[in-house]
Amino acid sequence: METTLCLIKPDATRRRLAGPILGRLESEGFEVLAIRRLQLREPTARAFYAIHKDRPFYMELIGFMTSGPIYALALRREGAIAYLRQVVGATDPAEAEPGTIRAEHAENKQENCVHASDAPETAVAEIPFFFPLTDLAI
Ligand code: 3AN
Repeated sequence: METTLCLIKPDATRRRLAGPILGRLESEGFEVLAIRRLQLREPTARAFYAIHKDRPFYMELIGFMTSGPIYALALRREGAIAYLRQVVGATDPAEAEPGTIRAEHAENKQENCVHASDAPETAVAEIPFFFPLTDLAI
C-alpha cells in the first residue's frame, strides 16, 4: 500500500468540483486517510512549488494556488502514486487522456484542478505540508 498527496486546486473548489473529484477518487479505490480544506498562504505555496522557482510561470502559479480554498487529501491505495497520476492525466488538459480528471474538468495547463505527487520521495516530502506523518500510520 502507498500513500500519496492530492490537492484539489482553487479552480476546482471555485467551480464546486470538490465533491465530484472526491467521488471519482473513492470510486478508483483510494481511501481518504486525511482531508483538509484550507487556503494556502504565499510562503507555503512558494515552498511547496520550490522545484519550479526558476520556471517562467512560477509567480503566476503561486498567485493562482493562493487565490482561494483548496482541499488537501492523503490518499491510500495499492500503487497510489503512479495510479493517481494516471487518473489525474497530463498537465495540459488538451493532452490528457479522455476520462482523466484533467481531461474532464481542467481549464488549462495552470488551472488544472488537481495536484498529485509524482514519486515516492515527493509524496513523503509533500504530505507533511498538510498532515503530520505521525497521524497517518504510513
Ligand atoms: P503536474 O502537476 O502535471 O505534475 P508540473 O509539476 O510540471 O505538473 O507543474 C506543477 C503545476 O504548475 C501544474 N499542475 C500547473 O498548475 C502549473 N504549470 C505547469 N506547467 C505550466 C505552464 N506551462 N504554464 C502555467 N502553469 C503551469
